[in-house]
Amino acid sequence: MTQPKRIAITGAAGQICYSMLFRIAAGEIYGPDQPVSLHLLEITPALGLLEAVKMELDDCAFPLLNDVVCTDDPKVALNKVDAVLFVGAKPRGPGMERSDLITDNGKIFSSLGKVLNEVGNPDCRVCVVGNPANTNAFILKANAPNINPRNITALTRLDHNRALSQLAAKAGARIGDIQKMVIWGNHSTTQVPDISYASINGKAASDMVDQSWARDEFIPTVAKRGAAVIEARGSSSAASAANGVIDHMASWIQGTPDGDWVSMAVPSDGSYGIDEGLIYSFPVEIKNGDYTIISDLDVSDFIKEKMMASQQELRDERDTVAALLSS
Ligand code: NAX
Repeated sequence: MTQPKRIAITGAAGQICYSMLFRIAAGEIYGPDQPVSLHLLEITPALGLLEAVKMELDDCAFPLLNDVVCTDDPKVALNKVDAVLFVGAKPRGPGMERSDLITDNGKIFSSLGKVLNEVGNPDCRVCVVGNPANTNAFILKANAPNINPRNITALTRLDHNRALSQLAAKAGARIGDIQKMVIWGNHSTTQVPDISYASINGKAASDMVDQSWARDEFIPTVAKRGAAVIEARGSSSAASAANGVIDHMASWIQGTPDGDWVSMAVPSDGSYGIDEGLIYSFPVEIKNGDYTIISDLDVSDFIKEKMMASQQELRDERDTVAALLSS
């Protein structure tokens, strides 16, 4: 029998995970032939609720779900797993900016990074979701030098999906007709959703929508969509965030279709003048489980300026958490 893939998930009793765990157990990350084991981590007061989540996972009788470990001990949860989804963190409430969370949540990622460094599989794939996601991934990378740094990524796929949806609605197209969307930068309001390379049924998207729409409506609507959801539902995106994580991991493991790419926040290789090592969202192509940053796109001055502003925000966040960066 195929060995199960072990996936650790932090914040497993929270709202994103309630929309995510069942889909992972159904095979949506590793595919329909691959059994999975879930290592669910929570803080001690949430263990009762986590047990209830496990009861529901059991009651689904998922054929691919090998076993579920519920724990408040990171050493148990992160031990030799194939992938870790770092969801657990304090979410942003109404009126809060992501930067308000930076210090509180950063501490979670420095301490979990140290544990991952000690007990983790050096090749495990990491996706950071808890905000500020890029900087938390940066903190984790600094605290876990034994883990392949290329494998420490953060989620901007929700932003990518939001951008696809806005463009499809504007152009009267189907999501599946659109290729080559890009989110550059930080998962924050400085992110740069960019339709410059996007095509709709093979035609340039920029010829099918007004430039003023792309500049003045599309970019801010996508960048502020998280806040709009908080305003509408009183808490941050959950099902769509869960879906973004599943898309991120499934693309990473199963690959991107020929002629298309996805957006992932990954350690910069210096492309486009972005500081090496910053966790920055780029378009990536994925083959055989490994991603390549698309590094040769012509970027307009308008977009470039915004990309640099997002980089500056990440540099400022890095400076704010300087005390958390030593392993
Ligand atoms: P919830 O508050 O519903 O769940 C978070 C869970 O994490 C709680 O059950 C809590 O007990 C647990 N937790 C806290 N500290 C922990 C630790 N040290 N170890 C293990 N578990 C811990 O939040 P939820 O709505 O699920 O959001 C989780 C995070 O995702 C937040 O930081 C939120 O801001 C972030 N998001 C990121 C998005 C992205 O695209 N990158 C979008 C959605 C969301 O805003």
